[in-house]
Amino acid sequence: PQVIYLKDYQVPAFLIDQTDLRFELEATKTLVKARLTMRKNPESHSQQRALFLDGDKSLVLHRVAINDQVLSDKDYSRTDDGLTIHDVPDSFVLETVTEINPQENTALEGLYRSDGFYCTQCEAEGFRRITFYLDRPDVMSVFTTTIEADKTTCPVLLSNGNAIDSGDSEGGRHWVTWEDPFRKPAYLFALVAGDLSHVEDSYTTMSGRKVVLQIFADKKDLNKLDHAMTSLKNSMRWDEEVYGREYDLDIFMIVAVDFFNMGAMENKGLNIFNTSCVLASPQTTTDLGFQRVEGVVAHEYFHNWSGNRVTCRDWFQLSLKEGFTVFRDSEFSADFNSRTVKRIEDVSVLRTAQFAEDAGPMAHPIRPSSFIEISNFYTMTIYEKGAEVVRMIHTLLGPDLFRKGSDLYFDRHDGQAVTTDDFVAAMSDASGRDFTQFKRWYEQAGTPELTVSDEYDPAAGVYTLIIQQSCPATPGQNEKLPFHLPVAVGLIDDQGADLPLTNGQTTQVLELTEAEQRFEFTGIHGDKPVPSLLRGFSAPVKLRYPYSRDELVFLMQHDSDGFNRWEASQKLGVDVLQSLTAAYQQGEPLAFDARLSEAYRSVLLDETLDPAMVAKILTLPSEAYLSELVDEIDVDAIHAARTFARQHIANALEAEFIAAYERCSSSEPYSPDADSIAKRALRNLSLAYLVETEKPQHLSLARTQFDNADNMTDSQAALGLLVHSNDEVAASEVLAIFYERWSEESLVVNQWLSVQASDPKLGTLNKVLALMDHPAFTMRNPNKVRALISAFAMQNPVNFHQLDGSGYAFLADRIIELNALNPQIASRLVTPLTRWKRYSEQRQALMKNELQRIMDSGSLSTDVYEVVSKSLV
Ligand code: DPP
Ligand code: ZN
Repeated sequence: PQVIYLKDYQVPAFLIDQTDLRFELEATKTLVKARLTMRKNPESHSQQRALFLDGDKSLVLHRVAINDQVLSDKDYSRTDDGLTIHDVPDSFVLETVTEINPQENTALEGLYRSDGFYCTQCEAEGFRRITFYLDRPDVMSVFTTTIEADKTTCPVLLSNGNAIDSGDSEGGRHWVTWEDPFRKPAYLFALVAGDLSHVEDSYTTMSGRKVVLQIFADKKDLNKLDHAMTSLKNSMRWDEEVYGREYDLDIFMIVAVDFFNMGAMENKGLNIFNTSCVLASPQTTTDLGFQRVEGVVAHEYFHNWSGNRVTCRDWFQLSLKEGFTVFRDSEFSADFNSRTVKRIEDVSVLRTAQFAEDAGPMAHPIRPSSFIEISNFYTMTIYEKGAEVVRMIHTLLGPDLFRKGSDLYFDRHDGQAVTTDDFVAAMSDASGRDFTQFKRWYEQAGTPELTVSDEYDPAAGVYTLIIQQSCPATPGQNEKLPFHLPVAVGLIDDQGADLPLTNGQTTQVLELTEAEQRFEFTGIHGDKPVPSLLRGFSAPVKLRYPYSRDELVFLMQHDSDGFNRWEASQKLGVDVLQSLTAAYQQGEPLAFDARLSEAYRSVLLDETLDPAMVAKILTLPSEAYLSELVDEIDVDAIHAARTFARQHIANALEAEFIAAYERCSSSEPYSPDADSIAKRALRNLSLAYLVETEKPQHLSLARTQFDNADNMTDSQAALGLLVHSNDEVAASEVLAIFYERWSEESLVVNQWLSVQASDPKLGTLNKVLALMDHPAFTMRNPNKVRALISAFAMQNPVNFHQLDGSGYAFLADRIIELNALNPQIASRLVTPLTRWKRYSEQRQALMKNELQRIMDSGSLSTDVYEVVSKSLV
């Protein structure tokens, strides 16, 4: 397979001013008639007369004509990746008729069937599976789309823009024509057809235009669309208030489909969503699910400006739209919920999954310089680290200058396909700040490491922080230059109060630009202050400072920065768990440091704290995060240490957990507001600790909660605890009851699969194998694969890493199987195996063996080939 380089970018030789499409939909034989009004690009220096159009090998070409002249097969050549027309005039109309087979499209790219509906997914390069085209984001065109289909099975026919015409045709068929007045690249094209129901509402924009809002879904899911609708209206208002961005079409549609590779897609005026990111009801959806729906609806809506009105020049610029849009949706969620809790959640994901990616064989900068398959670059790095980089710009500029920069960016580039350099230039021009060094964040991969030390001269009243930065080598990048990054700090006196700093505030943003830098604070008196470093996680780095455990307990109690109070609890937890892990590895008795449980006790007893924060602080660092912090991951020792600590805390704080459980119980009907979510979080955390004692009365409490729950959050929490407990009878009872009750709800059944796949008790693999034959499971539905296979491989380290290699072999078999069905999903599944260098030699050998077996299995997709081959280096 071919490597594509950013440095080879050239402007397109041809442009497509107008794209007229006609779809004649049939399940196994759909005709696509395309009429493209094209001309040479005046900005291109290419003298070529030949026109190359992207087109997947699955396309069956029936007809090609230029300016109404049908071409003969001497006039063009067809290859596996497209169509070359040997000689074209300077401007012309190209017509093609192509046949495709949506029914057999299991890759879920292009036009495919999801449970009887027709739908599309064109980002990044799916449009070339629909018709021959210049399938690149810098070719923007006005689209009209006519869809013709059977009237009974496809009463609803949707595409981008506004419906401008419709009618009946012969044979019980009908058609609708859509026109999208905004020029767009092909990746934003969408088509949906089927027997869909919808809910409708409207929104009046800040300039007083009325927009119709419609959300389409299967009829049985109509009662699960309210939350998405509310989230959509909130997003539209927020984007007007915070960014001054108004919606631009008369209609905005969302469609829910069950078969979808990703979370959702921002197609112009017609967003297509994975059901898991749009359906929500108290009975079937957890609090986490409600928040995901809110966040993803916002994310896709925000793309209308950061992505659609201003799009990417090429796919190396993907983070231009994704990093910025994740930053926007995360600020939206912070405004509508608890800001600190949202930050903790985002940082937890970043520090486990993204830091691991940055330390692995697929590490890449947020603007990569090469790739084989772009689908592999929809990564934590592009999205989450990309958002952190935008957040750092926000921190360096402050909200007002950042807004000035974003206004300039949108005004300057509206209707264009641009680069991350253009984004940074707008921020720089609007603020007068120099971002030259800052741009290294776009070019260098890897997670920077900060080592902080301090000096205090009480006589002079000077406190000094010394910060060193470095960044480990990543594939293809051995040497890294220093980054420019904001380090937000506070200094805390011995009474726990913030000291006023040089800037007159209690938090100051230090700008680190050198490999080593000293920052002095004057007018500091009394005992040496305790530094609160990297407040709000102001930069995506690993930070080391030699805190004592007592200092961490102190910060947990006194830091005025909510994020850093939590961070202190995590650092203390890491320290305690690392000692336990070491003791376990040396076969020594495990001794628990009571400072941790005592600190937990005081947090648990403080009823002035937000229960959501209490739940976060009392959650020990995850096994995934603990793994990320060590050179060689010993999954068994980490699991044993963490389990020991949980049991110890549960026994020490049993009475307090019982009290918290009762205090957070509510007789109010379910509501997914932040306060209620917070109470449920603390209540279910308390229950989890209580069950950890293995006392029968606490297992009964879980069973009572399972039996009486009126919402999925409480029901699923209890289910998980019982299934993962040692009470086999209770486990099989609740699994049977749960399945019986929810067998018609596909998304709930996915939870049922995941709970079983993530059971840390030994022997889970056999259960997973059995579940693959369950009628609820199919390899063709990505949500099912994620629920069962990914949950096993990514959320069950003890079973996945069994020393007989069975977990690895199981995963490799699934990857080989999926490679033929759905390469994007297959490639995602390789992730746990790519981390082989982090494990013991014995496990390394087993994992590498499986990677090699995948490599040798023949006819690999570019997706799987790229990840496996890079991992074997
Ligand atoms: N562009 C999509 C999103 O992130 C991914 N398919 O919203
Ligand atoms: Zn996105």
